Amino acid sequence: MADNLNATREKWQEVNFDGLVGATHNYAGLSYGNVASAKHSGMVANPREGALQGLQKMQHLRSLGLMQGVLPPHDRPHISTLRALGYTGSDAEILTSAYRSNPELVSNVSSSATMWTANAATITPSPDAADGKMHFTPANLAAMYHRSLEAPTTARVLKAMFPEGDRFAHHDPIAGGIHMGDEGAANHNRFCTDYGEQGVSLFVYGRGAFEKTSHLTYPGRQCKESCLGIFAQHGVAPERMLLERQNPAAINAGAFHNDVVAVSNKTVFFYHEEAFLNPADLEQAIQRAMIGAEMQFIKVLSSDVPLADAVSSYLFNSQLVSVPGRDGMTLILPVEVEETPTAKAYVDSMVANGGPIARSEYMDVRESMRNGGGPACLRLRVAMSDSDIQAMGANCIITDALLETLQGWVKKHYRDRVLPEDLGDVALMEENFTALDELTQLLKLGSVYDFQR
Ligand code: SUG
Repeated sequence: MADNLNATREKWQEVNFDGLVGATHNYAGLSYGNVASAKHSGMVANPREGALQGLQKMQHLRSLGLMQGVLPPHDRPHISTLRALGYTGSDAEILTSAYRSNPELVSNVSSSATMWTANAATITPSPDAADGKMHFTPANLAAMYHRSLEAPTTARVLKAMFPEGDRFAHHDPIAGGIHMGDEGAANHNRFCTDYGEQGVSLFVYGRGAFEKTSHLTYPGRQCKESCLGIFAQHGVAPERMLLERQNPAAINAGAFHNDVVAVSNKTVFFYHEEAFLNPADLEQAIQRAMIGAEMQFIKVLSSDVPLADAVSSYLFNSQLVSVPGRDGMTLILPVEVEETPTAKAYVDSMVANGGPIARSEYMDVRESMRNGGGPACLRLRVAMSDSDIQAMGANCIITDALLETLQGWVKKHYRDRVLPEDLGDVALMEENFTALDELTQLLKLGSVYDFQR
């Protein structure tokens, strides 16, 4: 408790850790229920452009005075998965024979979906945890095969960056496979008056583990029991946790994660009226749990922005940030919002009307957007004190020098054109493994990839 009191006197901030787009980034249409992924399946992808767009977004947030971190892509194609499925020989032989016999499998093990780090893990910062540590649970991502491969490497990366010990505690992903699906921070909001104060956690789930889901056209990826498991692992106080069901209509419209229809920062909750079945009750529950701190809710009506426009533009998959020295919050939106008349008109009038969100800024992350990943999907938020930052391992905080190095690294190693049919190309795999080996040295991560172990 004394430690907690000291901790609250420190400077706290929210650090965004963005996932780097990987060299095998492609459009394979792997995510059922993600309308952008289905729509762009088979298109030519440009991994180099995608990675540079992502770095540009990181640099933009840094230029606003926010601390920015980076998480590496994973090793793809994931040869150890193919090996476990019976393919034998050298990496090149394994890839060649797997591609010949089962190209769909290769496309799954080649996805660069680890760029969407909002799905990497759920994190509880120390003010919200009973033992005063920061807690990490990698998401099991059980709902989609290509994403279910991510957790072991994510766990190794997070442990390299946040060493287990007095300050950081790491948990295993929730067990139980698809029944106990967990998609990480994308379904988790933390409300607080300031990042170092005790907050209120809201977890949004799509279904119960054993429920009949005939009301869902698309998978409800997050399950209620997993949310409860994570709260228990992290020692979140019962009066500071809220669980809410996502409106099935939102899932059926393509909101496969709650961050497609809602985003929060501190005491501001910006959401679509169809995100939840009973928004009025939810607002009251959040307000009650916040004990005295006044929440500001911005509920966007369907008559202003139809749910379909919210989903296609990714209006809510924005980053809502407190920029040092600026009054009011800033919303970092994808350029697709600018191109969607209802969403653009809403943002313009919201900003002009003098509410808590005072600025809007647009970023081009189109390579990621075509697979259903907006600005908010690309980042994992971590509320950190100065001492937390000092205790970090690895070299994953962006500086001018690291940014330049990473841009150079992308330009040196990445292709500007990848099609699903390129995924059996041994040269692409070798280029990627060479690049990733170099990256682990640049980011001082150690041997986190299977091909290095
Ligand atoms: O899990 N797309 C990802 C997008 C994740 C977005 N994350 C958040 N909303 N936080 C997914 O559906 C598509 C891959 C492909 O089709 O090639 C994909 O995995």
